[in-house]
Amino acid sequence: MRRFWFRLVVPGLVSAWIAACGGEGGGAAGGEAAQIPFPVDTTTAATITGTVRFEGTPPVMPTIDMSEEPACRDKYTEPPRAQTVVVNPNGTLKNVFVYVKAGLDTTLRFPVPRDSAWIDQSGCRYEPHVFGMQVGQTLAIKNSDAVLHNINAKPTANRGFNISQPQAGMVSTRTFQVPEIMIPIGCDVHGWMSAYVGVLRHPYFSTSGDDGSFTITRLPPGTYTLEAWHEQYGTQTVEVTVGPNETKTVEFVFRPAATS
Ligand SMILES: [Cu+2]
Repeated sequence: MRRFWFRLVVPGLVSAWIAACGGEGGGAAGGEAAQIPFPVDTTTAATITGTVRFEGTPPVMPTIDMSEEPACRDKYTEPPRAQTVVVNPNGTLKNVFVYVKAGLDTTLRFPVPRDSAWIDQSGCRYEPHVFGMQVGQTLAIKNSDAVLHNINAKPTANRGFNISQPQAGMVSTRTFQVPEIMIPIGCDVHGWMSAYVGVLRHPYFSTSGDDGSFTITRLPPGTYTLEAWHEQYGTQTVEVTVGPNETKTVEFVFRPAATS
């Protein structure tokens, strides 16, 4: 009798534990009830696009010693460098988070994307290094390395988490409850690993990539404060007014000498 009870209960406990740890992947992005319609008339919506230019001599980032993690070290042909400042070949700055900080009608409610935001641990670094997502959206955290990673998110406004992923292929999911610019993510095993995520109630954000460009679409016509955030060089803001169907181009310029 006792053995029978044990067989019934233990699998239930195990699956409950897996669910509690977010180990099953997927996850309902905001749940079915969250699928409200997009609240902006896209036939008259506006676009803000532009680039983040870097002015001055790009700093040389330190190399990362991965000699104790051959599974990561072997993914590189040259010693990997820190991603704090990445200046693209065209003179633009990568990993700048650009978002609408103010000016948006605060009564607008936006649907939570069904697609997850992703962060991957590959070669003992995070990819992407800087990214954005919405409140309530699922963040999928993947380990592509055959080493133990420990994802430690340290928000101030949201609930933090600390997840151990000992095996390659593992995916964990989490969400953030309120807006926060920016939440640092690190690894307790590898002190050099760092990433930042910006969490917003709306979809008006973008991160400068390999060409330094950013694009924010589907904006209602209006006047907005756009902020550009960089982990080393801080923030800059600019005011932009867009009319119906208009596309405005904005340039941010980061000058290390002026901002340090
Ligand atoms: Cu790690």
